[in-house]
Amino acid sequence: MNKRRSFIKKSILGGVGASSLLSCETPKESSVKAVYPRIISTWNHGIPANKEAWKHLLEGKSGLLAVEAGVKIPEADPKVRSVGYGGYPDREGIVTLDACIMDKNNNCGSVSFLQNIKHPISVAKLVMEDTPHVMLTGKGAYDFAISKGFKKENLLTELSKQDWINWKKKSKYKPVINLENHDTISMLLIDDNGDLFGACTTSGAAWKMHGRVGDSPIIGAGLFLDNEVGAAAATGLGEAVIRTSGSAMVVELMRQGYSPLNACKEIVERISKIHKSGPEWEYLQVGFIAMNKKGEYAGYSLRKGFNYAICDSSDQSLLLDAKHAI
Ligand code: SD4
Repeated sequence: MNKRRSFIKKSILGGVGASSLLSCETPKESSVKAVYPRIISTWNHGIPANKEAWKHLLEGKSGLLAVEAGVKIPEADPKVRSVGYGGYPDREGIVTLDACIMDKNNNCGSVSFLQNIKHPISVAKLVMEDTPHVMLTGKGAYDFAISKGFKKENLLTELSKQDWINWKKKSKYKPVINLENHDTISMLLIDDNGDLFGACTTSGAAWKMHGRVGDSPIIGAGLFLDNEVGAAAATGLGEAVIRTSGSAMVVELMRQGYSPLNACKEIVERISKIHKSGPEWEYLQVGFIAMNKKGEYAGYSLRKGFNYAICDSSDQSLLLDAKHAI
């Protein structure tokens, strides 16, 4: 049987040991059916990203190529104001991008503080594949991208420039909770062999200090996976996620037997406890998505308003509101 036909067959059967998807109802977080292949992504812009990744899986491409292709959709979409082209700039009016990617063998690549390159996730993938390193930053990441044939592009759209000019009138820095309901895109994928892949890409917090790097390009903070256990990814205030090594901790809790939901909840509660009496509390929002080796998944956030998209053979555009702590 060729790869594509075998994939479709496994999809329809719902993967090894899984229940038939044909009878699957809309999943609730507490009763998610174990199934793979499956893709989950943060926010509603996760729907078109998941569909693109799914298309690549159907064509027989690897999970790595699928997550890269998936998150490139919001990276290129100027309407998504918190990722890639069209993302909000920093205080100096400069769009700076963070991204990372990870595969089933713990290979990973990352770029941070990257400017003028539309697809940071593809640069991150090349850091992983073509260098002995994991992370490149700033000018070094840019020079590497140019050496690999990427084009220098202006990423600041007129709309984002205008918003920045308006913001400068008061210049008050206060991150906005659930930025227009579309934030960093983090994608987790389990393929038809049960292998895990992940990608994460963002323009970071709007109006951040020039040079600020968030959690998204940091393996273990914005994204982490262990192919024996599961995968997790974050969205929200990166500083809070870095302080707890959020995604790595979610995966470690799943290793100890926590469900994806309870693992996400535990780390959100840890973040909440650390920040409750601090200055960031009033605007703090963090959310995690997680998926274990069976393809069971969950999302959980500190505050209301976080949602995430799920794609599998029963539904390619499911959007769920995450449970939340407060
Ligand atoms: C960051 N976690 O840079 C990312 C982006 C984000 O609210 O989700 N911002 O902090």
